Amino acid sequence: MEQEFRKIETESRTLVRETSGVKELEELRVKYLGRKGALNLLLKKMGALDPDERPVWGKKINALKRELEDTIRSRREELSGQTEDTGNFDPTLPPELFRHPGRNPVISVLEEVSDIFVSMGFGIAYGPDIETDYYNFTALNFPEGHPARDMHDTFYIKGSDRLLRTHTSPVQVRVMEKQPPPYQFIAPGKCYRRDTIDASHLPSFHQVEGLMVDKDISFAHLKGVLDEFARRFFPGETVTRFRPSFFPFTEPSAEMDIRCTICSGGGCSSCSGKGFIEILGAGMVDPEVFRHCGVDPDKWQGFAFGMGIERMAMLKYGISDLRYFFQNHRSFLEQF
Ligand code: 2NM
Repeated sequence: MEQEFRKIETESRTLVRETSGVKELEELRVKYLGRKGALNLLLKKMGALDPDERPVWGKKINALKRELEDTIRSRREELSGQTEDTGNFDPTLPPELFRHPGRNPVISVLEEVSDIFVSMGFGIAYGPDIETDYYNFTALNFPEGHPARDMHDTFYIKGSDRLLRTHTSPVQVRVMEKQPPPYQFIAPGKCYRRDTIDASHLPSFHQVEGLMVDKDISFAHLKGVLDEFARRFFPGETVTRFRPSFFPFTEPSAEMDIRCTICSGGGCSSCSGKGFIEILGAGMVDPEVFRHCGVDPDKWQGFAFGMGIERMAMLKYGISDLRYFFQNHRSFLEQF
C-alpha cells in the first residue's frame, strides 16, 4: 500500500504539472481520478489492510484525490486561458440589467382600438368568460339546434348548460336586458373556440364588439363610425369598402375591408389577389335580438360590430403567425 501510494502520488503530481495540453490533462484525470482510476482501485484494495490501518489510508487517498482535482482544474484554466464555472455563486456581483420585455401587442392593440371608440363617445362594458347557452346563442338569434351554432366550435362545460363564450356579444345582451336604450358602448375581451392551433387559429383570442342604439340610427351611422375607426387605426390614407354578409344577430349584415396597403388594390399575396383585406363584421341589430332583451324594435334601431384583435395586430404590425402572440418570446415582445 505504502509503495503503491507513493508511486501514484509522485507520478501524478509530476505529470499534471508538466502536461501541456487540455486533452492530455483529461486523460490524466481519467487515469487517476476516473471511476476505475488508480486512486479508486487503491481505495478498493484497502479491504486487505489491517482494520485499524484502513481509516489512515482512506484519509490519505481521499486527500490526494482532492489535491489532484484542484491542481487539474487550475492547470486546465491555465491551459485554456479561461476561468471555469465552479458552480460558486458570487452574490456580491452586480445583477444583469433587467430589461422589461415589452407589452404583448394584443393588449396594446386592444387598448388602442378601445381608445378610438371611447374618443367617439362609446363606453366600455364587460361580462363573464363563462356564459350560458342562452346568452351566447339563444338570445342572439341562434335558435336551438340551428346550424348557425355550428359556425362557432364551442367549448361546452360538461354536465351544465355553461360554455366558454365564443364571442363578446353576450355582454351586449346583458346590458340591453338590464337597462333601457340608448346604448353606445364596446365590449372588449377574451373569446374561446375549439380550434386546432396553427398560423391562423387559436383556441383563445380577443374581440372588441360594439353596439350603438338610439332612435333613428341607420346603416349610414354604421358606415360613418366604422370608416372613421379604420382611418384612425391604420396609418396613411385608408380606403374602406363594405360587402354584404350574414350574421344571425344582424340584418342586414356586412363586412368591412380596407384596401390592401401592400399593393394599393392591385392584388398581391398579402391580400390573396383581392386588393382588399377584411377587418371586421357589422350590421343592424336584428329585431329578434331586441325582443329577447326586452327592447322594443319599433322604437329603437341600432348597429353592432365585431373585430378580432389578433387579426388587427397582425395587419398593423405585419405579423404572419398567430402563435407569436402567446409564445411570449422576449425577442418578439421587445418590438412593441
Ligand atoms: C359581429 C358582427 C356583427 C354583434 C351583434 C351584437 C348584438 F348583441 F348587439 F346583437 N353584438 N355584436 C355583431 C354583429 C358582431 O362580429 C363579427
